[in-house]
Amino acid sequence: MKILHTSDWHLGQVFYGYERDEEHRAFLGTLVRIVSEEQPDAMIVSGDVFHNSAPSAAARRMYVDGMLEICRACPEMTVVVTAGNHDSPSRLEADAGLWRHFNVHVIGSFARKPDGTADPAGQVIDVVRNGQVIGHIAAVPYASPRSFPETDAAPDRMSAYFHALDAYMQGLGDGLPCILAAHLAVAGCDIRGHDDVVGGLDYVPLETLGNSYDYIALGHIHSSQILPGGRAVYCGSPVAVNFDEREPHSVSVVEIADGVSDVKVPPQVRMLPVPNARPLLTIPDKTPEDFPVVLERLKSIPFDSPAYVRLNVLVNNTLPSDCEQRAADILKGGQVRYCCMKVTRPENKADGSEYEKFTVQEMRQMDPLDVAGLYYRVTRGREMEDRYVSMFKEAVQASLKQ
Ligand SMILES: [Mn+2]
Repeated sequence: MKILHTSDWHLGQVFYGYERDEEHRAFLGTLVRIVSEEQPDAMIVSGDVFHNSAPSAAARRMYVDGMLEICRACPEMTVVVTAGNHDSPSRLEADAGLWRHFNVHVIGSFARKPDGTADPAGQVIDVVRNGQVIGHIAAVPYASPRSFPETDAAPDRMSAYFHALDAYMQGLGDGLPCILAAHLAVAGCDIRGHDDVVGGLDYVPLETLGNSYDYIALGHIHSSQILPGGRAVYCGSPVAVNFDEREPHSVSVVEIADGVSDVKVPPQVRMLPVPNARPLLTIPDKTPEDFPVVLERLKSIPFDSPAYVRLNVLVNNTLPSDCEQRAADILKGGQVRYCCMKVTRPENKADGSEYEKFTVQEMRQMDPLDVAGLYYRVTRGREMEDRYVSMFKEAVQASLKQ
């Protein structure tokens, strides 16, 4: 059985004010070509189809047009799409009934039996070739410990869920390849390119997902990697979602030996590159420099070749207030889009105050409540009380209405 595994498309992303439709359309075109050449039995999209839970009409249209073209390129293929943490489960599932006519199965949520208990059967999709079932895919949308109701087995409801799903798959007993699609962070994976300083990722041990699977098609982590054991793979994002995703971008083509076998042979995985005509550049690439040096470097890049640019600046005191304007002016009229500044301060200059960590440019991108909370913490030495938080929220709301 041959599977095309992809995830984390993030369609509809607006990147520092720039629409990325052109890049995403180019990716979908690449995917159509790959599907047409490879003729896989199934394609799995393991979550984060869209960048946000209410994608624009343009992004939805691009998705529909792209998916239909993918289906036409390989009409026999079974397609499975799951919701990631960026997707709205209900919105993604809204037209699931329509997609089923194209053999596209959209799984946004967890199936439940009438009594409220988990229904593993509702998560499983059969892969069919020439009218014959040739494998099973257990399609699990984004899951965190909070995705499961308290009525599920305690204490670890998520482990209990995966255990029940694994048992159900083993119980199928037809010897056909079994695949798990999931959108989560596996403990010990390489999270390069992700900003996890706030600990936003919940990690699940690989063993928790179960032993019955010939292949585990993962999404959520954007850098492509084969996990120890060779059965679980992050295909990675096909288009970089931020400047720190520096690794090559690809989709995975996986071949699983057909037929009944007790000996699990790790599947063959090929990572096919997805070119992006508009790369994300950091200038200078590695070591930050003083602002005037960075501007000189910026002048030397080719303006006629499309790119996004982030400046990597070493700041000793303060930045000129028009620094962003000066960078944008240099790029005016060219194909390079100015995005942002990454600010580094020399270690020895830090006096421990949290203020020192932010520039005006960075503050502008922060949530007003975070800025207020920071101010409160630094001046009062404690967290802002709930009643102040709600008063502040009210004030922000009122100012937005004006
Ligand atoms: Mn993602």
